[in-house]
Amino acid sequence: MSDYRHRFLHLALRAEALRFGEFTLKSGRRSPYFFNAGRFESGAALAALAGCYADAVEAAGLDFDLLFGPAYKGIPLATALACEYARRGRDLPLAFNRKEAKTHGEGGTLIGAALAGRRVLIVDDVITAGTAIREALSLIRAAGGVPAGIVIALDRQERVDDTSTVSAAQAVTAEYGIPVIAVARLDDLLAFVGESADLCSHRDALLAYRSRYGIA
Ligand code: OMP
Repeated sequence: MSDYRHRFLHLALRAEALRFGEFTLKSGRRSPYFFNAGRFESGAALAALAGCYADAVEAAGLDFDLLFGPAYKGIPLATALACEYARRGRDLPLAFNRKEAKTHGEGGTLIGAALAGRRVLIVDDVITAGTAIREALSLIRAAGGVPAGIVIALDRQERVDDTSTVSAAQAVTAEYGIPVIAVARLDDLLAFVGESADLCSHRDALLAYRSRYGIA
């Protein structure tokens, strides 16, 4: 497993961003695990997480020229990643959206650098069925941006619905022709859990969930 995947899973457990139990997802699925990026709740925790995102993007060798964080969880993630890139010597434009349009002041739903004509890397937390990512893609296209890729912390590697044979991330790649870069995926989590005496008791529930909602 790549160093950044391992580092990320350790960080997520330590921050209690990654938890095991019974959780109901946005899709209505009952999951034995949940990733809550909101638990990266300090400057140091976010900076360490951003280092994992940057390593994953660099390993993928993607070309892009703007970072976009979809509201709400994507906003601190994209901001932390922009700071990490600046630390590594690359000053990137940054933009994000708000959920309710503002009718006074600067107005609109987009904040930060202009998207028009720029190759945009979307920075978000997790992909399950792909709904959140598709919303972000339409926002970017509507503003004249060119989606270049998506980076997320965790790809849950789930089918969009019972009829699909590919994961939501694979479906987005096929439809939009852009990569979905994940710092870690359910497969990595399974390997990680399998290697840990403290966590291996969760492995069977994860495997059962994967055989119900995952890809073959
Ligand atoms: P999709 O829109 O179905 O891809 O689900 C992604 C969204 O679900 C995330 O942006 C979160 O709001 C939420 N989510 C998590 O934060 N962590 C998880 O482990 C699972 C979900 C989820 O509800 O599927």
